[in-house]
Formats: sequence, structure tokens, C-alpha cells
Amino acid sequence: MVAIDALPRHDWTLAQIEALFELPFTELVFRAAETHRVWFDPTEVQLSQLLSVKTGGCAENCGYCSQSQHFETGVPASKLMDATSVIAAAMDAKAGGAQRFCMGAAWRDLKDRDVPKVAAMISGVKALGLETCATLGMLTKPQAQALKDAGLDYYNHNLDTGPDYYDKVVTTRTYQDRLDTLEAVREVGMSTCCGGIVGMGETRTDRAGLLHALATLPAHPDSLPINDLMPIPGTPLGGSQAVDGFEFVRMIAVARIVCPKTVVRLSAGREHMSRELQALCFMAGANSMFIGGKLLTTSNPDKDTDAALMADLGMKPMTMGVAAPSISNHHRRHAHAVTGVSG
Ligand code: SAM
Ligand code: DTB
Ligand code: SF4
Repeated sequence: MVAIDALPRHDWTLAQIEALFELPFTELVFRAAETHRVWFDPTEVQLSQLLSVKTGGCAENCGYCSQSQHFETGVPASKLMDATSVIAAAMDAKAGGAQRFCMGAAWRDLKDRDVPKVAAMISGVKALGLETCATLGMLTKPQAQALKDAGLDYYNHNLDTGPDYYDKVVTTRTYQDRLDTLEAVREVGMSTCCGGIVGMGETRTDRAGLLHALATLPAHPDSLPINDLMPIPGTPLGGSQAVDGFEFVRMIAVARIVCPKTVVRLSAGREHMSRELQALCFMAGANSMFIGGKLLTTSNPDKDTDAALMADLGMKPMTMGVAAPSISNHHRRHAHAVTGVSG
């Protein structure tokens, strides 16, 4: 039996999620850590690596992004990489310990003419024995099917913030556009990676709104990235005030509680976080991160720094092939022991 509190639910109200944010910090983190242990081994962390396969020149006006053609950020537009170079980068990522390779393109939407090129990258990366992920903007259902057929395991498409704050961040698309692509991805049976960004001037209610949107989807995301804004000079959000570390941890903890079986990714922004703050995030239920010295256009902690962090925390790469986490007897017993509640 699984502790009732740790069962996935799709009927969260915004008020309930806001109430989680208001809990005393240590109480919130404890509850999140309990939930984490029901579904996962808390010493394991899933390791992904990013590559920007098509950089800059994007038609969208996302206020946080270095790659929008609407802002002067000094990131030049480049063409789609060829599959051979992408596969070579994936081999390096695998050698560096990555378990999943995520290919990102600065596109508003995928064009049919690019599908064969992207499919060649995906099948080549998959053949290396890596999990595959792509983030290419909006997709139609037939495109989602073509990517899945090529071997794509995950599609990343973030809702980014709460629905009420969305048009303060981007106006060239709607929240519903994002939801439609997520639906197409789900309908073809692909795993979803969907989360957002903290630090764009949003309120706690907006953060709760994002998690409410995610937790009330027909299926919770399989992977839920929480990015701490990497402020990009030249973008409308380039001068945003950094979010307090405890507030960031609260976001991770509430994500863990409302999407208990989801892999929660401590995503962009680790470079600016202390080791202790990152450890608190893992304590609060984060169990994935990007490795390699670079995200898409910004930097990430280098290999040695992360290897030392993992060693010092006694953490190890997540056991592969656990797309839908199963509960071990150890974890069941633990859930009983700590909560005394079963369902
Ligand atoms: N163009 C595609 C799209 O927007 O879906 C894929 C690439 S886009 C860069 C992927 C995600 O990266 C965004 O949804 C956003 O959550 C995150 N991101 C982009 N710029 C960021 C920044 N400066 N800081 C933190 N996260 C960022
Ligand atoms: C996600 O949520 N974060 C990643 C991945 N999905 C594609 C991207 C982070 C980008 C950070 C800014 C940059 O490097 O350009
Ligand atoms: Fe384009 Fe994606 Fe950047 Fe928005 S976040 S400007 S869609 S690359």
C-alpha cells in the first residue's frame, strides 16, 4: 500500500497548492522528502545533457530567451546541425555519463521539411543506447508520431509559468498553443517533459498556477524541469531580481508533492547555486539535472564540479529503464514507517 498522501492526484485546487507553498519551510521539505522516498531511491539522480542543434533567430518573443530574434543578445542565428555532428556530441555526452541526450532547436514550430533531418539525429542518438529528448517548438500530431517512430523517448515543451502571468512573458503564442502540443505528444504515446522557470518577476500564486496546470493535466509530465532564470542581457527579463534560494527550494518541494511519480529536474541555474542549495533541492525531491559544461546557450557547472558534488552527497546515476517508477518493498515499508498512513 502506498501512503495516501503520496498517491498521484489530478484534482489539486490552486488554493491547496498555494497552501503547500505557505507551509513552514522545514515542514514542506520534510513532506516532499517523504513523498520522494515512496516512489524513488533518493540517492539516485537522472543525468541529461543538452545540445542546441539549431541556435538563435527564433520568431517567438519569450522574454527570458537569448535566442529570440526580437532581442539583441549577441547570440547569432545558425543553421540546423548535421546529424553526424549531433551524434558525435551525443557520444561525448554518453562518455561523460549522460543517460539522456536532449536536442533543442530555436524554432517556433517544427517544419515538415526538417522532420527527416531531425529524425536522423534522433535515430542515431538512440542507437548509441541513450534516451532521447527533443525540444523543437510546437508540433502537430503527425509530426509527433514521426519523431516517436524515429526513436524519440521524451518531448520537452514547457508551460514556463502560470496561465495568468504567461502574456507578461511571451505574446507570440498562447498557453493553449502549449497545451495543444503537449496533447499531441501524449496522444502518440511519447513521454512528456514539461515545467517552467522561476525568477521572471512572477508571484507565488503564479508559481502555484504553473504547478496547478501541470498537476491537473490528463497525465502528469514524466519529467518536470524547474529552471532558475539565467538572466540574459538584452532580453526584457535580463535585469530580473534573483529569486531567494529558499523560495526556489519551495518550488521544487511543491512540484515533488503534486506530481509524486514525476522526475523533477533541477534544471537551468545550478551554476549560480551553492552546493548547499543544490543539496536542499535534492532533499526536497529533485532527482534529475543537466550535466556537461553547457546548457543551450549558457553555461552549466563543469564535469569535475558535478562529479565532486555527487560524490560528496553520496548520490549515483539513476537506474535506467525506470521510465514509470515502481515502488520497491523497501520504499513501501519506509512510507508506512514515516507516515503511518496507507491506502
Ligand atoms: N524553442 C523551443 C521551446 O521554446 O519550446 C525549445 C527551446 S527553449 C530554449 C526550452 C526551454 O528552455 C524554455 O521553455 C524555457 O523554459 C527554458 N529557458 C530558455 N531560456 C532560459 C533562461 N534564460 N533561463 C532559464 N530557462 C530558460
Ligand atoms: C528546460 O526546461 N531547460 C532546458 C531544456 N528544458 C531545454 C533549457 C535551459 C536553457 C537555459 C538557457 C540557455 O542555455 O540558453
Ligand atoms: Fe524561441 Fe524557444 Fe527561445 Fe521562445 S524559448 S524564443 S520558442 S527558442
